[in-house]
Amino acid sequence: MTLIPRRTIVTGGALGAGLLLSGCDRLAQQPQFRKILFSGEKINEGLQRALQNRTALAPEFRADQRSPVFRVNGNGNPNTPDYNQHLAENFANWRLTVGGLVTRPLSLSLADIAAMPQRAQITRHDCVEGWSAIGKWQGPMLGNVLKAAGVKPAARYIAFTCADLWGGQPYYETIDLVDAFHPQTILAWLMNDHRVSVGHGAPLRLRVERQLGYKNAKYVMRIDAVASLDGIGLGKGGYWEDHVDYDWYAGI
Ligand SMILES: Nc1nc2c(c(=O)[nH]1)N[C@H]1C(S)=C(S)[C@@H](COP(=O)(O)O)O[C@H]1N2
Ligand SMILES: [Mo]
Repeated sequence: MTLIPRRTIVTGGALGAGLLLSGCDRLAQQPQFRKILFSGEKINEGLQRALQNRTALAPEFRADQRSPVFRVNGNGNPNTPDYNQHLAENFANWRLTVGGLVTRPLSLSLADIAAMPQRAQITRHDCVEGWSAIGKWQGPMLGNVLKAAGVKPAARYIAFTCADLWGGQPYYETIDLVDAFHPQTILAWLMNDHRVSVGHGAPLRLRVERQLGYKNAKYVMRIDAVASLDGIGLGKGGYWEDHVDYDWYAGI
């Protein structure tokens, strides 16, 4: 969804082609100057992000455009005693906990989630590893769940804690409130009109359609409204952000 070519912003300013192409090679090698050049890149990124319409919808597709095979990626089965118990019970006793900076903490069964107003969408999942797949997802809008819980003014991010363990710790992800209240951000319990399979995140997974695959947390157990990313994992806002330096903001 990148509508503005990166270079068009930077070349308009003093840091653009003028300085870069004028043959100031020696200048460009000086550390202070390199610092300015690279901070230009950062400013460019920040500008582009600011100018992008973060509330725009991701493309939606027709039913016949769905991928015949939708890859299972990352963890394909939490396989913990707790999870296996819920799976054996077909998630009848599973509950989604919604807490943190909310005025009305919630504990929702799958039936509660299915009884809420539903949104269905056929969208393309883009994984950072370079594959995509189109599928249909259905569930309540995350924004409606959060409205029911009453997000307090101090909240800035929504954190997801999952059932699968990585190095002994649950997978986790965070998004900001723009993405949390985006109309296509849903808690999907149906995929292609069937209950979300174990491989794809049963019983409930996040669909945050303007973000790359790793932000789309599977096996969601807990949702917390938080004021900052500091207390979550190592502080960068997600398992991959903390451990493999993926960007926290993975907007597409
Ligand atoms: N809980 C959890 N969520 C996760 C992952 C994971 O390993 N565990 N992998 C992420 C990555 S990198 C991708 S591409 C998608 C894959 O979703 P899929 O298996 O439904 O294709 O889930 C994301 N969410
Ligand atoms: Mo991914």
